[in-house]
Amino acid sequence: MSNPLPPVSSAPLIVVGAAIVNDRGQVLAAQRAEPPALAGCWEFPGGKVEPGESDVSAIVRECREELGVEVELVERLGPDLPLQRDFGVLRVWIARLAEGEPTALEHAALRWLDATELDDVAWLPADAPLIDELRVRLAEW
Ligand code: 9L3
Ligand code: MG
Repeated sequence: MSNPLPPVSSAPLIVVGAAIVNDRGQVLAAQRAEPPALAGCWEFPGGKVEPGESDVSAIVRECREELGVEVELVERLGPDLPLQRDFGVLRVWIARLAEGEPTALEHAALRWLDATELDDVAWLPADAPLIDELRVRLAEW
């Protein structure tokens, strides 16, 4: 008999994001190009932690792949937040640029936002709960 359900992974899905802050206290927002349901919304760039990978390594890898930059992580931003579409969690770290200038290799657009501009873009529902804490952190940066 064939099982109609796909194999269930025991590892919880963790999606990581990078709130990259520059020396002027601005954070990098990235506009999604896909999937259609999320396209046009803004996020902290990142993606899924792969099996056997740490969250920190995943952020460094995703920033290379999506932005062409090297980052170094500073500290966590907020708690793990629920990801409704993927039944996982979003885990965001504050990061600094170590090398390179971000390029939209996979995103539709990139913007540097200061503390007063954080509400100027439509954040993904998963990322939006982090914005109030980020505003405080940028104001103190
Ligand atoms: N997601 C939400 N907020 C974020 C990121 C990086 C990702 N800051 C969601 C969007 C997708 C899923 O997580 O549904 C996987 O992300 P990706 O691998 O498509 O970037
Ligand atoms: Mg991604």
